[in-house]
Amino acid sequence: MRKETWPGVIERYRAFLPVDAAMPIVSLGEGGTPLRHAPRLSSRVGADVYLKLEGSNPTGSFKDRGMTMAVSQAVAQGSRTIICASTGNTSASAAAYAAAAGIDAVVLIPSGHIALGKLAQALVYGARVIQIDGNFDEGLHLVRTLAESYPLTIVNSINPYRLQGQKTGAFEVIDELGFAPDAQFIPVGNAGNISAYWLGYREYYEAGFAQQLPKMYGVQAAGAAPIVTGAVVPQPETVATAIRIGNPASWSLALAARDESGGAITAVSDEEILQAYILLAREEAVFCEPASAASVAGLLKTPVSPGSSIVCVLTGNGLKDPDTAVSQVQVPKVVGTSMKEVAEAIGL
Ligand code: AN7
Repeated sequence: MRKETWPGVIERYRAFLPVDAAMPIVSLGEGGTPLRHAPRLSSRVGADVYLKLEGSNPTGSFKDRGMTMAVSQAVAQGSRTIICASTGNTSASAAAYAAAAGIDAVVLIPSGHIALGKLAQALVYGARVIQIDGNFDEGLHLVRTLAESYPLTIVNSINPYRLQGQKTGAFEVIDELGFAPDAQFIPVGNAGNISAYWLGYREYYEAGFAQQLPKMYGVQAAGAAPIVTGAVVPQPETVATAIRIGNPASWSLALAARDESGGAITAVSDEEILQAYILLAREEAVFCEPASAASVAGLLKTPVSPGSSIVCVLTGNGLKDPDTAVSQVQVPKVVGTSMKEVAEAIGL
């Protein structure tokens, strides 16, 4: 019901976005995602916790909010080919919006370090998928270099239209709650999303739609935590492949979000990420991807004011990464088809 009447983030928030009347809108109905109260997590931390379920977007991640803007702008400029480097979700989203626009998408992905569902999406939507023998940071460098020599429009979050679209997540949080939360937890990879949310919160605050600004808590994976340590990580490693990034493009914007809001950027171990991942599924019935669970892992380690309102952004859908999912549970053994065997297997 909600999706059928939802116009997509550009139409919904047009007054806050750099779009003119002539811009052709390439939308897949992104945004309008649920903000769900999390009762068990709330009692665990002694605060009112809400989960922003960005895995409900058309390609299963928050990237769609920015991609509708970036691809609409690319089409408006007459671009025929978009390009990005990606840990997976940007490539899936770029591939989908290029398909919708009838243009080509080229995506560079780190070979062996992208979740299976994301790879499948990029391929099935029809992108030209280039697997590089290198990581995301090397891919993004290549993309910048290629775009200097060839007619390619970059749709990574260094394209300012991406952050413009992604800031609508903050608008939705305020629209849904009726106020800005006291704190927000969000995973940080290339640092575009934390920067975009901060931009969105500030714009809504300045427009009078909120009486306060949330403290922004960014969460990195311990093996890929350059903003926490203050140094580029040449070989980032984490089970949360979406945020396996060692040199974030929006580093300084993330620091500004942290400092201006009075928040923090912290690191969580892979073990903490996977614990939060299972906890979210078992206690809140949310199947998100590991990178998304980092936000909740960060919350669980951070002292928060009793009774405060907290939003955790769950950036991507758990179906994206089936390999990590099955590695975290016991795969059932095969039993025979007699009632006795099945009853025994059930434990009756
Ligand atoms: C599920 O797809 O960078 O800090 O190339 O897929 O804005 O980078 C993905 C990032 C968090 C981090 N959660 O957001 C890509 C890519 C999920 C993600 C992030 C990503 P940014």
